[in-house]
Amino acid sequence: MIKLTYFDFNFWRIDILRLSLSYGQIPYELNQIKREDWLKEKNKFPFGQLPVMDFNGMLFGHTHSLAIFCATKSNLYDANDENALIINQVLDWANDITIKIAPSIREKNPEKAKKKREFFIRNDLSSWFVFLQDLLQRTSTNKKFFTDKFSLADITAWRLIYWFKSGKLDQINSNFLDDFAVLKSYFENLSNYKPLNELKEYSEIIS
Ligand SMILES: N[C@@H](CCC(=O)N[C@@H](CS)C(=O)NCC(=O)O)C(=O)O
Repeated sequence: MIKLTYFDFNFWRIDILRLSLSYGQIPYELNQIKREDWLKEKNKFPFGQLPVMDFNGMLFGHTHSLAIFCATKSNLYDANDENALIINQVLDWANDITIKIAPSIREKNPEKAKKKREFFIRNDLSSWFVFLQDLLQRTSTNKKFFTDKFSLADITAWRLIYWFKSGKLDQINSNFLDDFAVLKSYFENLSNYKPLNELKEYSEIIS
């Protein structure tokens, strides 16, 4: 049995694991930790961070390792080396853009948070979405899926684009994707892709 642990909110790091397992109809449990309980729980987990997966009684950490494990079980990873590299790059992109925006999310002082968000928008938002769009254009023939076949790369890209478009990130306009025509149509296709949008986890994420 697979048991995933994360905080009690939706975030891409846990959502890509859940979407992958659910797509493959692999049963899993989700254990949620309240933010206020975290400091007393933190030391129980490898690397002191979440998400964590309990598989056969052993604990495993780090989003990318877990995502590749879950995707492999659900036939959403790829035995072809080049396709695996494409999928890994989308995971690394997701991690890196998260690291770029994180200071403006973590900052408690509203004035400083605003400045940090402005810095992110000025320096990183467009360039990182250009990187993702360029990757899609280089790797995908059909422009529907990164490897021309629905995979963990698409689950990850969809989830990250959804986050940045959500309007929940201050100062990031939900129309920002209009500047990225290929990525915009890719995102819309994925949002209409039934094997993804009929998953209960998908409904929970967009609700
Ligand atoms: N390298 C880790 C990073 C995970 C991470 O940053 N987790 C955050 C939540 S999104 C966390 O656990 N924060 C609490 C802490 O670091 O104490 C991974 O790839 O999963």
